Amino acid sequence: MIRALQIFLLIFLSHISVLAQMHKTSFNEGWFFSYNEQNEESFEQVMLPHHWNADAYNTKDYHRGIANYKKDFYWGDLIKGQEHYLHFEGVNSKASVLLNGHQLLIHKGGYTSFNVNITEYLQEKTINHLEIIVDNTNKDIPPLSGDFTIFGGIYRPVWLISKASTHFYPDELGSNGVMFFQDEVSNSIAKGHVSLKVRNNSKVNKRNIRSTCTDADGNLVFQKDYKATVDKKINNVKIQLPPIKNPHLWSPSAPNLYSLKIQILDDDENVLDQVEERIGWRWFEIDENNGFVLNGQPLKLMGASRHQDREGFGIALSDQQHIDDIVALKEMGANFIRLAHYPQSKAVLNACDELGLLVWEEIPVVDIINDNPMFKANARQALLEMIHQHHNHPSIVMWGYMNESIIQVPHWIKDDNERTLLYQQTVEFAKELEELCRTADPSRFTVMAYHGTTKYNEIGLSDVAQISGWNLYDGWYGNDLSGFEQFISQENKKYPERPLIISEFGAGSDKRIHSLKPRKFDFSIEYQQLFMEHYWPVIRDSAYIMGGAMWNLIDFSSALRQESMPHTNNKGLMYANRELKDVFYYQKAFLHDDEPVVHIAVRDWANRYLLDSDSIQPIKVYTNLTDVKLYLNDDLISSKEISNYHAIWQTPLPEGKHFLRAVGKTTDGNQVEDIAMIEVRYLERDLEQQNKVNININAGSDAYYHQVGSSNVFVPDVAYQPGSWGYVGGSQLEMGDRPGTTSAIKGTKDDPLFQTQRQGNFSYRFDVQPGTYELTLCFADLQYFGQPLAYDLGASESMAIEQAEMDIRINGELIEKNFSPANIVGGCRNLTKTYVFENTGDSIVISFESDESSSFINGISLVTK
Ligand code: GCB
Repeated sequence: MIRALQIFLLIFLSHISVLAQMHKTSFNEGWFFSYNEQNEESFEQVMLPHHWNADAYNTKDYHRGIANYKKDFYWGDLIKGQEHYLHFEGVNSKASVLLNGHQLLIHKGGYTSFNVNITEYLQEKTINHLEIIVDNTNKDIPPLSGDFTIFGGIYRPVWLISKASTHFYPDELGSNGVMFFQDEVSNSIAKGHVSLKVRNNSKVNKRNIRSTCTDADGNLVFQKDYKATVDKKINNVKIQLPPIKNPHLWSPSAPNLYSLKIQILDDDENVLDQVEERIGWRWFEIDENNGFVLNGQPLKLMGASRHQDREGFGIALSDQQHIDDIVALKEMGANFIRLAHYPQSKAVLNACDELGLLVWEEIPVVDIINDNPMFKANARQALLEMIHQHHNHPSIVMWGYMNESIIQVPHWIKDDNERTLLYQQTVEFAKELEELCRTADPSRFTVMAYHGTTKYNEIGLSDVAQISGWNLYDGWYGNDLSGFEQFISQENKKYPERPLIISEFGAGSDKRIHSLKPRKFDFSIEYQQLFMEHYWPVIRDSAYIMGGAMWNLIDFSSALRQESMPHTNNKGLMYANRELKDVFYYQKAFLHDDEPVVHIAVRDWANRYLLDSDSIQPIKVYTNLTDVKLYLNDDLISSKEISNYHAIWQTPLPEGKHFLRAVGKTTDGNQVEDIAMIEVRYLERDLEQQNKVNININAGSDAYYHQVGSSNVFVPDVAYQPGSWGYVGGSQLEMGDRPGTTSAIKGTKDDPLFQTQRQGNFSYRFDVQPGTYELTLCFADLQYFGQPLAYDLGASESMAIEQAEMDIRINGELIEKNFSPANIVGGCRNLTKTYVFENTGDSIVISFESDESSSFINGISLVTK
């Protein structure tokens, strides 16, 4: 197999060596990967892009360490003067590149590209051995911490670039040697220049450099030849481009791009090298009201942040997968994206240029800053690399370099003096990065993201960047929803001169959880909708807010996170597999005024197994039309006026499958509709008529929990009524102002079922007929150790450390004495017990009692045998 591969490469690469001009080819095949370099047997063949952290989806202790990639390839003739480079688009986090045993480069930073010149150590007419040692431990490489998985690997493509003796120099900052600058842009004129790095290995001192610009239709806009002096090894060449009259400006609504081709020609007009960039002409500024202005027009920035991973693929995505996300965001109506928390693939930026999304891009200095000079040097390097590599993208309007950089200080440093010192160092470092950024690219704004505390103002950090980004989670981690407008309006009152952007806002949601009484931190689909419906209008209606990027476009991998879906941050508008959540359509309706949107928001909860007392169901429609009619199985329910891009019909839904149709009209009379199916079954509360029961209760919760992998639905915990069933006494566990814990539950996939509980001294009564029953009790002692996450500002720090003990009786008969789940299996771990018993009377009472009223139950099922 390896031999066959070598023969293939032999033919292929021999061909390259006779080419006179630039040749670029992918270098992703035939790699071998292992964690153990010493053990030849352990190497497995992989194709790039590749990552090694599939484990991060199942454990917080995912593999962070060193791994080896190697590749053998044949090289034919080496032609004097030619140079050969490898271009790595992204290796997380540190890469050491060795060719034939010689170390060529160590690159630190997992999110920017780098170039390696391999010419010197290439051996002709033989097999060459390439080795990349990759390390994702990040001791001194940003990020030192963060709510996302640090997947290790060569996770973006690698290219082999062979160049003729005079060429654009793929430089030490990972760029292609061609930087484009706008000098002046207006509706009537566009002037710019290119700054080139030309490497010259030949004896020729002058080279013709041709700049050719074509518009989107391929029409020639200008062509200019320039005789450049290239008498040094590396030459800096600046070429003023011919002005363009009445340019087609670039904007999100009209993303007009021009193609700029820069070529180096020899005396016979042969092309020695060429780079083709798509450029866009636009100008932007911040007006006196702190609003964003693009090409002279005010534009509220509205969009989302995006992480780069995808379930099943980690961060090793294809270009198309990256592009698909940007297409979805554009279809949602966004004009803005925050590439949080790191520079992303070139494919992402190309898509933003092409589709029209304004970009905030940033380096991964997240959560923790320390005073380690190596860390700071790596951050500076990342900033310069990002700017040099992505400078030519017209979509980028802001560079960011710090996110919530003091969020972990209180957890970490308790001593006042040390804390003050760290704050000072952080401000100093921010000033340094600010200056670096403004010097490297004065044409974009600088921005920093803070979390919801005025500490940033007090220590002077929020004075540093040009735009203040606020990550606000009122109504999620803390406060209630209105805390958002209170905080941000206060901020504006105090610092009216500061441009403000809402750089994050979001709430988690889990498709398995549904609530008719949605509340903060219940992870219900319904609460996330309420959250978004609150934030967006505030952002739109507050003139002093420049815009907002909701958190996050996708559910993303965060190995350390716990909550309802451990290892996943589920604040996405799309699930990790990119299925759209219904809430996506709220944004779509809200953000589109050019396209009618009607969406019946029942897709996330299309199969409902409900308590019969919940037979009147809310059916929500998201739309940007003014009124909508809703039909149930072709019968008109009613027409409703739309407020805040939605209307809710409280509709009786009989058991069975239903066909819903929502119909609206655009102002010019076009009919727009959406259709959806919903299937409903009911769990009867009245037990008198029932010979068989199958009741599953989500104890201590108001939410429905749909178990994945079975048809079980655990219904909300309801109080007993005669002739029926339910709890008697006790209370729902509240932790701070949250229902239950956010700690992951070990030993189960049903975390949400176990994360809430009924507690105290209580019983459950079921007025069932005599017979044999199976009772299943689900326990997890939630108060016996749960650890709050650093981001979770609302988490209650004080967790009880007493293990709960209880006596459990079925119809008065003691079945468990001093029963302590934590004692048996530990805290926050599933313990499920099933009891089969005979009921001779006309009811079953299961009681839970303890001296300290510390009995509890998390889930309860009763089934007739
Ligand atoms: C934040 C962080 C982001 C987290 C997010 C969250 O403020 O900037 O990295 O993922 O909150 O979901 O908690």
